[in-house]
Amino acid sequence: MRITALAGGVGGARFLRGLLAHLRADEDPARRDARVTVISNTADDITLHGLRVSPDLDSVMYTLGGGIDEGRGWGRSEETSGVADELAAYGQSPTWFTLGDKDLATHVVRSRLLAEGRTLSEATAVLCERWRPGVRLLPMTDDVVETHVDLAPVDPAAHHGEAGGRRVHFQEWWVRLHAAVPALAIEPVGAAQARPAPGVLEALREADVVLLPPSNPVVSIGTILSVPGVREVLLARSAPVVGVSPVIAGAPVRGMADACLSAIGVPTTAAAVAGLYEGLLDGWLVAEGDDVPARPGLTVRSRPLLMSDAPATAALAGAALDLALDLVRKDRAA
Ligand code: FO1
Repeated sequence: MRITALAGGVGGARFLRGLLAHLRADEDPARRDARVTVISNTADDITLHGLRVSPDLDSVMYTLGGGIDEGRGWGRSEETSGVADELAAYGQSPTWFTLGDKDLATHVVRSRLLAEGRTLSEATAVLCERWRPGVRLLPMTDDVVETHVDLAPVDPAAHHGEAGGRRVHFQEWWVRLHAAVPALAIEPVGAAQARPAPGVLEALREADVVLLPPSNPVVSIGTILSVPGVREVLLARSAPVVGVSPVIAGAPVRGMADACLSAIGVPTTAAAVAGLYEGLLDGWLVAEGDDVPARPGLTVRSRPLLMSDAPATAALAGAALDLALDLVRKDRAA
């Protein structure tokens, strides 16, 4: 069985770890030996101190490879900040984005490979030789795409000196401003011209099942879908697409997805997020009590969505796969 998943950072990475745990423990050889390809959002990527940082690729790579800081969900475990402290002593900004010493080595390797003319796909493959994440990890594109955010004008006194009314990189909005300054628009700059990275469209075309983990529907999944060809291939595919709602009872499961949804005028509900994936979704896992009106071609099931520990996360991933395989069987029987 070939499974392809689109993924953002922390939530996507944790779901994928649950998926691998579920698959490897299964007695059915079709599931146990399933091959998983992950298409990662790269529009959170940013150049800092001359180094190219790819937060979502790294979160998936470290989480599946056993090197993640479990508490934060990003960066390396048992990290130190010697280089960051020295950069701050030189007055080098930004200081609001923490790059740990071990994590910096990843960015040095990636940046060096890119400077030598290798693609992001190739650099990712080199990094994965060390981490062996157990999936084929592909960036959505080898072209540079960066999400930028138009900040609403705000009272600086209420926002640590930030007056808004300007455009910033997504990371500045997310990390420095904690998405507390309302966003007027969120744009994946460069996405319209980007080409899918090698293997991306094939992985979607050849998949038996496509999964959308509970990643941010706007800046993670939405951005991957905005790369020309991705949405089109998904619309034309025969394999079922099953998503897991990133929203429970009107609030994001994790992170600040509500601020992103507000920026594009979409309510923070499981039904509204399913609406964003209109035409793509065949199955949608929601939390108990989240009402998603049935529509032709969409099967909705409720399951516990909190990825509170390893067994709960594996069970959630298993439920997404069960729903997808039920849809395959239903399709064959029709
Ligand atoms: N998130 C933070 O909230 N603060 C940080 O200082 C920070 C540093 C960082 C460094 C490397 C990396 O791979 C991720 C990092 N993140 C940090 C997480 C990241 O910025 C976001 O959570 C994702 O981009 C959203 O998916």
